[in-house]
Amino acid sequence: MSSSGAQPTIFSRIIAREIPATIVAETEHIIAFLDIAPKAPVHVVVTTKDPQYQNVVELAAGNPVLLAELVAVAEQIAAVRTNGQFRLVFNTGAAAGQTVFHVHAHVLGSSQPTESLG
Ligand code: D5M
Repeated sequence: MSSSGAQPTIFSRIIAREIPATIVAETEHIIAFLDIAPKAPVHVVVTTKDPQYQNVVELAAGNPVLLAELVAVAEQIAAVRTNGQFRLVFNTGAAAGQTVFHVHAHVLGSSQPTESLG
């Protein structure tokens, strides 16, 4: 555990395959899975395997390269699952809606391409 006091969260249990999740992308440092309570047609959680950063501000200060990798994985997911337009949301703090204190981004978007069907 890190000296910052971060505690393992439910995401650590997903990473350890202790509880099921639909994993859609994985790298050495990043994992992404479908959100259990989707707020959009595409709703993927992208998180670090390292649990030591509780939010994006801590991650940006402590390991900006890892933040850039997280964003790159999010973009790759959006490129194949959305119409290319997407929201990338980092809830930061309980009052802002953060419920899991293990840094993660929400990729939110439409699953439909923008081209007309005609
Ligand atoms: O986002 C935390 C998100 O994590 C929230 O949208 C639900 C999701 N979540 C919680 N538990 C699970 C499991 N077991 N599988 C998939 N998704 C999960 P926050 O920004 O902290 O509110």
